[in-house]
Amino acid sequence: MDSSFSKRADASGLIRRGEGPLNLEMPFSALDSFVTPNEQFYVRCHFPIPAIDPDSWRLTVEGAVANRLSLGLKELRALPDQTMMATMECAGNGRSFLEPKVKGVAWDLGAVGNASWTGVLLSDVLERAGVPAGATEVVLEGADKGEIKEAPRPPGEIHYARSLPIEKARNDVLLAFAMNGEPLSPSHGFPLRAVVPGWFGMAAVKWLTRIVVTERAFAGYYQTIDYTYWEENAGSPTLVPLQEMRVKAQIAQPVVGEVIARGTAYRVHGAAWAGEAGLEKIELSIDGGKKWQSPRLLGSAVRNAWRLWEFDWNVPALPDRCTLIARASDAEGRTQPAQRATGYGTYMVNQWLRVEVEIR
Ligand SMILES: Nc1nc2c(c(=O)[nH]1)N[C@H]1C(S)=C(S)[C@@H](COP(=O)(O)O)O[C@H]1N2
Ligand SMILES: [Mo]
Repeated sequence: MDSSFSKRADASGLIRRGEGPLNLEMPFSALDSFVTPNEQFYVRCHFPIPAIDPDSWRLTVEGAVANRLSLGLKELRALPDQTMMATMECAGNGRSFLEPKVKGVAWDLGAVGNASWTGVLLSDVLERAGVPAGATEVVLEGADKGEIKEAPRPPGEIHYARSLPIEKARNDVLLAFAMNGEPLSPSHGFPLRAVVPGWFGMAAVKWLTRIVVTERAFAGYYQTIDYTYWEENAGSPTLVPLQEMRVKAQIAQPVVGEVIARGTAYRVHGAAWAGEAGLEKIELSIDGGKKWQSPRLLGSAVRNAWRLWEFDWNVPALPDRCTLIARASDAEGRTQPAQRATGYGTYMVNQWLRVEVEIR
């Protein structure tokens, strides 16, 4: 195996999961701040990063609109701006824990981050374009493109594109030009990307160049082939596009296989987040899921952002093995399941993740 795919972080602090296209993961055990520093924020690309000249870059808004728009960066920035926190998780985060092993980027826990995003509301742009009553979806397309190599594959090159239901597009979607107060970097979508609060990362289209308002469901590759799952629908599974993040808690420390000194005090800590419903509860078990305790929540609740938590563990006095599990519940009463839901394919890994440690 190529040594660059090791679990060790490189000088930038990120773990390389692929070179062409670039995929980088944060070592989740290094979690130590509510806001993920830009250099530590995971990177997920399907195609080479497009080189974009900010002076000639335009965003077009077309399709079922009253006024077709072509906006440069200056015009976009003239709209009222807004800054919001949002946690973004790749739908494939945690894939490396699936048994049997599956295809796809083998993310551990670090394809997730929390940032403050500044930009303009997609709803303000749509307002200017004039959206007819019959519009149902908004397609977001990036400047990046390439060929899909696995069947079923579309002919020729395609752009990365995803659609949003018109209600979500009009609600809280941001077209961001800054991340944690800095201009977006090329790997995170310079000069403009979508931020879709509560949804998995695949919706947050980077290097945005085209917005198409449509009156029927978009059937692009990343909408109907990739980034889909089977949903139970009156007894008959139907393939639907991934949307909202599933409620999830992750343990940053200890890590799987860690050796912990017996009779000591150990700080167990991590983060938890949810989809649009918001996070309600975080629980921790140190006995493999029999008893659950409440960790201390850090900071205050911030809409659409993860919550850091910690727990002071009095490590048993005798040598032993312990299995730690963190689980969370959202405000609609959904709790992380012990077992994986069927139909999720290689996505939405939110079943209990067991962290077995050795006490010595
Ligand atoms: N244009 C474009 N947008 C994209 C992607 C992409 O490959 N091309 N990847 C998506 C996926 S799957 C994720 S998880 C997020 C990752 O954003 P980040 O690289 O800034 O972390 O971007 C999304 N937006
Ligand atoms: Mo992703």
